[in-house]
Amino acid sequence: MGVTNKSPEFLKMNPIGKVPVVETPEGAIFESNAIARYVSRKNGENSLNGSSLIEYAQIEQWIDFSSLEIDANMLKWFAPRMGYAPFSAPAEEAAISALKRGLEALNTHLASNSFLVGHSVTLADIVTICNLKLFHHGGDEAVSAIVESLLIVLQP
Ligand SMILES: N[C@@H](CCC(=O)N[C@@H](CS)C(=O)NCC(=O)O)C(=O)O
Repeated sequence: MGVTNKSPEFLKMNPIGKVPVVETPEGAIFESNAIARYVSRKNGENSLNGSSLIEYAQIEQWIDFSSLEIDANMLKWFAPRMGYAPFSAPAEEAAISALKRGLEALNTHLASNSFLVGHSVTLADIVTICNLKLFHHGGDEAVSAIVESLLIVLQP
């Protein structure tokens, strides 16, 4: 990171040099959600993408929701606390408030639905659980300690 992901070869696969990138025989793919969509369809259509146009749209809806309302606000909160971005108290307050709004909506939906869409696991559940995984950070004790201290703020 910071070396090979900035090489001309890597920038040909992702012009902003970020991971993840997947190399396929037909070409490279960047952006984690695009990669997830590709992998889920690689062996043909299946229930991960729903079984009707409305289910497909609702899966896309929850993927966008999870990325823009959950993941983006988690990162706006988490990145400055980790020293990856400048800290601003009002910006942190706004991120926490937006994150709570998103999590409350998710909680309400899942209180009466076992899955985000339909009656089995779809790509929406997989993307959402990957985004929420930050809350269960394993491995690095320093990161876990910061996540634990931040989680206290989310308690009702
Ligand atoms: N929207 C991108 C975000 C990718 C991203 O932020 N990757 C980070 C690691 S988690 C990265 O490559 N950072 C290196 C950099 O910013 O140069 C996705 O979902 O794939």
